[in-house]
Amino acid sequence: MVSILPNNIQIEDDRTGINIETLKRAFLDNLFYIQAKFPKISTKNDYYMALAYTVRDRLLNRWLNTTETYLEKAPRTVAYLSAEFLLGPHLGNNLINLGLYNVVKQAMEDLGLSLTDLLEQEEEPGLGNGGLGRLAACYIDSLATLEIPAIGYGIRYEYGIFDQEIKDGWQVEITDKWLRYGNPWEVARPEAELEVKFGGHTEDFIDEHGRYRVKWIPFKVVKGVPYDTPILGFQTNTANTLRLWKAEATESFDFEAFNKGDYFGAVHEKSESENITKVLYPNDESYEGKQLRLEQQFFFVSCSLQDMIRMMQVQNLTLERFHEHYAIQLNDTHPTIAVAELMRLLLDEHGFDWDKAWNITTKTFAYTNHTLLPEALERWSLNMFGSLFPRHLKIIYEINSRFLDEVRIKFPDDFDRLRRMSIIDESGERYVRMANLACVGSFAINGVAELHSELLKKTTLHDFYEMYPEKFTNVTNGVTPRRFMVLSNPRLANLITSKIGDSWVKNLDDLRKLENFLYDTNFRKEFHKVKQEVKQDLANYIQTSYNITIDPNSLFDIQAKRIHEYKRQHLNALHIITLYNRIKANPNLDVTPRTFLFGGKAAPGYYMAKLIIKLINSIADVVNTDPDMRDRLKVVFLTDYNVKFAQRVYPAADLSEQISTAGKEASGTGNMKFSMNGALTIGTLDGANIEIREAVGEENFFLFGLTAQEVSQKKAAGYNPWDYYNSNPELKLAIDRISSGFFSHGDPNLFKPLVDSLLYRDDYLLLADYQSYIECQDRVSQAYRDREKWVWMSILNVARMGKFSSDRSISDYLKNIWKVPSVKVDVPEYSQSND
Ligand code: GPW
Repeated sequence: MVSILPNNIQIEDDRTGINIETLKRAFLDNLFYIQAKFPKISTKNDYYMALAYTVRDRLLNRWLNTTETYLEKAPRTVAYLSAEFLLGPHLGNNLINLGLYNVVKQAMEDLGLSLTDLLEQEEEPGLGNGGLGRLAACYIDSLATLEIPAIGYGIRYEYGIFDQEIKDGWQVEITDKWLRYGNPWEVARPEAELEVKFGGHTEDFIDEHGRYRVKWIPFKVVKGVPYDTPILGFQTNTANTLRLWKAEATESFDFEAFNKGDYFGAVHEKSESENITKVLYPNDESYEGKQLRLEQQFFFVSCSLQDMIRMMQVQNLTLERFHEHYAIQLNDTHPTIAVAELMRLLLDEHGFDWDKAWNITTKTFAYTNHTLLPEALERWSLNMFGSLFPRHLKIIYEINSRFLDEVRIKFPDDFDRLRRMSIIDESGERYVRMANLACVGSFAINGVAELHSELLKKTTLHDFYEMYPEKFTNVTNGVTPRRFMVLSNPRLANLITSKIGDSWVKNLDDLRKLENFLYDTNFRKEFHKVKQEVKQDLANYIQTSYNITIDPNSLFDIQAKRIHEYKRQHLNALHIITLYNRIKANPNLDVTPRTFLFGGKAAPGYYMAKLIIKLINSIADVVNTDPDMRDRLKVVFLTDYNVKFAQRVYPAADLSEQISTAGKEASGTGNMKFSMNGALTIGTLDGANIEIREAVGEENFFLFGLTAQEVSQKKAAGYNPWDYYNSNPELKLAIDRISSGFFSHGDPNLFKPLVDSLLYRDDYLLLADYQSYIECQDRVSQAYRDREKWVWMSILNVARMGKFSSDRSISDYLKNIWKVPSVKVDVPEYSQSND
């Protein structure tokens, strides 16, 4: 292919050259011409921006060549629709993927700057809550690395996930103004804006061919402006696009037709429209029936589908083949209104008849379910849904009526089944059930770990499994080793590469070769040394940021994830209190020194989660100041845990806490990131923990607790937490310590809601699992004393994590669901990397 660079640009141009001298020149050039600064008055952020533009210049050629190549020869494209993409900082990742990390580091050093400092400067795009959003980010990384034509579609929230501060032990939320200093990684494409309709009513009419048609007369129209970000593959020429939509007001509609003469009213309308993409909803795993959220979902879905249709039209392709051209993955139900919107576009805007449109639609979508928690299942009040999307509601009625006919034929006279499977919930106030719509409208349905996929078939989606067994598959989640090993843990990555070469970065199964070095004392020593150095790094960071001294020789026991009762951070807290009580009872007790680290945000409206944060901080206050605990126990709550912080945390862990109630954590992905950085896991048989344990070997995993089956049996049999409280003195003492006010300056009321939730409900069976957890933790403490053995187990965890690369997950999706072939991108020699 011919280069799309104008041919008068020189190979060693400041815009593309990658030797040290050129990089330095380019950096200073950008500082001057883009930041409009000279070094003497430059801020750290100016330097960061200058470097970001320098790197961006060096990936544009790949990006544009990829786009051009796809236009010419991509037979089929994956469109990953997700309300969240939790990307993390771009700069370091792009340097790794371009192979420019070392040369740029050197160039910065030559200029008296530290690359580490500049990387620290980047404000991450926190456009997601947790696991689900981060998974989407790992998947677009792997799609690019595997050279798959793919596009990520989502929302360009002006404010991402809130920044967390801790005041007096309580979480305080601060708005995340991530765009404040500009975003060098995105390119606005105002010329590609689209219109999205809301509200109003529909009108039926007969068209010129005598066919019955429907027209949607909206109440308002909002513009969607795409902002594109390149997503580089690791050491490939492929750079895919993440296209995020920003809402803007239309001039014509709101301003002229409706607000003539009312200037302030018009400006108000404008800000109303722009509200749609203003802020990310910070609830993880619990939907909020808010109209604005539904508007966000429809807004980005409609923009994305129109965009795909437009792309096909540009290529002169007929929409009859839409499903051959696109495989659209629905990341949970958040984008599921796409089923109705694609139908509307095909029926109303492109003149298809119902059967043809339905055939295309149901061959296009595939649906991933990420949770079994009932409070996370999205359902929209029918009134709200109908007033925002009158046409879609009619389409959904028609889909439902035809679907229920099918159910009736397969299961005659089973009225209860019809009620359960209906897309419309008619049991009380009426709702649209988004999971039902997703199941009916998709050709594939998957859970995110083996257990989760099995439970889906047995419980939440059981009826749909009986109706369409062939649609169901499992794709176990995975994470990218580029960000979560190479970038975040260079010490470990370099050690591994020095032993087995670097093929593992793209082919994570190659980590197995590390097992050949298990008997190499020297390797084990080096491996241990790396872990200690990384722990020291985190200790230094904690010293600087919190003024708390932690000992790198203690066991780093880490639980970092969103705060949720089902994840049971408070079970971890009960263990800390138990150790505290034991030491108080016997100050000479020989304990294995531990540092307990917690990180995670609570949804702002989730009272119990916020109280758990307060409890952890209150325990920390007591433990960290008690002289009896000195050199034995430390507790730190890490404020504002995000992707950037996670990259410091995973490498430094000895022990990874994966202690959810069995059957509640769909998969987990942090569990994988810890383990591939050499942490051992203490965990329940939940989500992907089961597969991790299988992979690393049961002797290298600390298992405790009830199984999912035992949990449901226990609940069915009438679980009573008091039985455990009354019969277990250590448990009783731990709980009594909390309720007595010991951790709350004598106030017995502060934690009462938490204690009551445990004693009177204990929905997540902490009390039932307590003894098993404590005994398991005792085994952990014992095991950590034999450091040789621990290192051995730790190496085996790293060596056997190959399965959990997101490259494997994406290969599974490709093979079993998407069936999209890879497409090689050629990029002229001069922009290739050399390190
Ligand atoms: F409720 N997950 C998440 F299913 O992070 F939509 N946020 C969410 O809102 C949901 C799920 C939802 C997580 C799961 O809890 C976790 O187990 C899983 O590893 C992750 O999604 C990615 O699949």
